[in-house]
Amino acid sequence: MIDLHFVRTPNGHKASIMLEELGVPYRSRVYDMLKGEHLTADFRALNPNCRLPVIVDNEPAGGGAPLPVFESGAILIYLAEKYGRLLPGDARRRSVALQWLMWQMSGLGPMHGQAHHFVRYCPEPIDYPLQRYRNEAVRLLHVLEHRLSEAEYLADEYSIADIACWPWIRAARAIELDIAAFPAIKRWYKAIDARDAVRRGAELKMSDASLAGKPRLDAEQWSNLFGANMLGAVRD
Ligand SMILES: N[C@@H](CCC(=O)N[C@@H](CS)C(=O)NCC(=O)O)C(=O)O
Repeated sequence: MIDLHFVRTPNGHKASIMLEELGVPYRSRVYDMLKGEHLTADFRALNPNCRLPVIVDNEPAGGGAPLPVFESGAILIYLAEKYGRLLPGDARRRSVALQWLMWQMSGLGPMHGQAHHFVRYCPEPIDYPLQRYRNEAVRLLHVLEHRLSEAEYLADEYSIADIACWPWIRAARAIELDIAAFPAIKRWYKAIDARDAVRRGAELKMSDASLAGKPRLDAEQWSNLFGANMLGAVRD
């Protein structure tokens, strides 16, 4: 049994979609980040970075004590290697999949994440970061569009690279980006959206409300996500 420490965000959905694709048993604990449920010593023992998602494999590959895995990209690679699926074995094809996974982890995720912050969470609109991160978010969509114009999936077949990118594309409307302007992304998005594993499970559903408008955080919630409480959880 695998424990999934989960949050209903694009990074959380990478792990839950992967587990659904593999069809392995798992139980999930959903965290409320606004309440700071991820800022505890117990959770820090699983992830020194105090962020979600995390999995704990109670029967890890190679045996031994339960293995916590943090960083969504590392979770995808771990599960793909353990179950021998969704990451090609052939060196060339594997490299292509890992290149796009790293592109997501270092580019699409962080840059769209910053765009989400400045579009949705920043109390006052500030032109410079808004323009900087939205330009970068759009630039990355063009990169994706080119790749998906020449290939059905990011690697030579459906893989963890697609699983990593898809939830971020689903969330793009929250930063006022419309994938209708990107026909190859739209074709790829719909193909993945139609997969049973991707659709399965209420936990996969990110409500429209969670992507709409600007969340209003009270002082405690802001501190848990962006301020003193967040810092204290890794400093002390
Ligand atoms: N690079 C990390 C990012 C994880 C991350 O930032 N997770 C967010 C939720 S999507 C989080 O835990 N936020 C809590 C916080 O900001 O305090 C990964 O891919 O796992």
